Amino acid sequence: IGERGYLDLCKYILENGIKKADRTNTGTYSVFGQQMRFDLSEGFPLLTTKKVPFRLVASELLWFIKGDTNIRYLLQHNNNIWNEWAFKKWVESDAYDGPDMTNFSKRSQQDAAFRETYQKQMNRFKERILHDQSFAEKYGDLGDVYGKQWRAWKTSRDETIDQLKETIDSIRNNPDSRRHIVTAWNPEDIPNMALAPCHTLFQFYVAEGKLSCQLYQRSADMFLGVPFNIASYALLTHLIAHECGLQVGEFVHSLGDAHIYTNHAEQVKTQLGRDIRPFPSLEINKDKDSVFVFDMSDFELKGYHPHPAIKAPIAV
Ligand code: UFP
Repeated sequence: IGERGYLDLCKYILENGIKKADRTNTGTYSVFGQQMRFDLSEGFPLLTTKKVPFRLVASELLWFIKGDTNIRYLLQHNNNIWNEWAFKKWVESDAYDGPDMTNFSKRSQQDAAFRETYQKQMNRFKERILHDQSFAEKYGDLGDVYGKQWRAWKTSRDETIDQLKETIDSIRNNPDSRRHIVTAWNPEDIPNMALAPCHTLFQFYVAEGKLSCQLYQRSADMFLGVPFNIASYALLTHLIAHECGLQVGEFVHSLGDAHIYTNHAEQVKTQLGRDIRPFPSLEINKDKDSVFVFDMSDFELKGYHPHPAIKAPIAV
């Protein structure tokens, strides 16, 4: 339970995980089928044993909620977490005529000279996304990722379903329903996504005036992805509870393939050696009452005093 549950699961995976190859050719320690629980009424679950950048969590969530799938909005908020995926599409396109960027992620970790060339290309790419609208439309878009599925799921009759809005309406109007579900797993669209959805499906539950949320995450990078995912769904639960006049209940995090990349093992051990501090609390602008109108200035975290951040390479 809480941050202890997260750390115990990391420890369990390091000690018992099966050494398993993966799509990114990095190698992982992996287990299948685990669950963590966070009582949101006891604090906002932003890990304290390493600093997790709330600003990035929040701007990515607002981007999903807007139904946006283009990294331009993220770059405008100085959020670089999706850059590699858009960049990959750009350097693999026919229009790209710069230096060879094959396997840029791995090579830039191993080769300092290449890293410099890569960073130059990446910075140029970001500038163009920010300042060239038609370039951004073509190469900034990640395809049918979360925002599209949450807000504009396309049906076979050429209609769209706003799953997020419908779910909020059903929480309001029929709180006891067992069908408050949003799914990002759209089998038809997966070939058109930069990355198949990791956080696959979530369900809300209302009882005793409290809103709880359970996420099924099919693939979980315990060190880099999961701390982010916990905070993101905790924030979403807070926002929807705020709109619906409910208190926050629990966030239940169910994991499919829960893994630690072999090149994150040292970082995880460092984190396991740190003591847990109290979770911060989240304050939301009371003057706004819809999930769809929030911006970054509407959230405030109080009392976040984490241990320092720990750097690690991301597998693309
Ligand atoms: N991953 C997460 N959380 C996310 C996200 C990605 O843990 O929100 F977008 C990790 C899981 C996995 C990789 O290590 O990214 C996705 O690879 P695959 O599609 O092969 O599972």
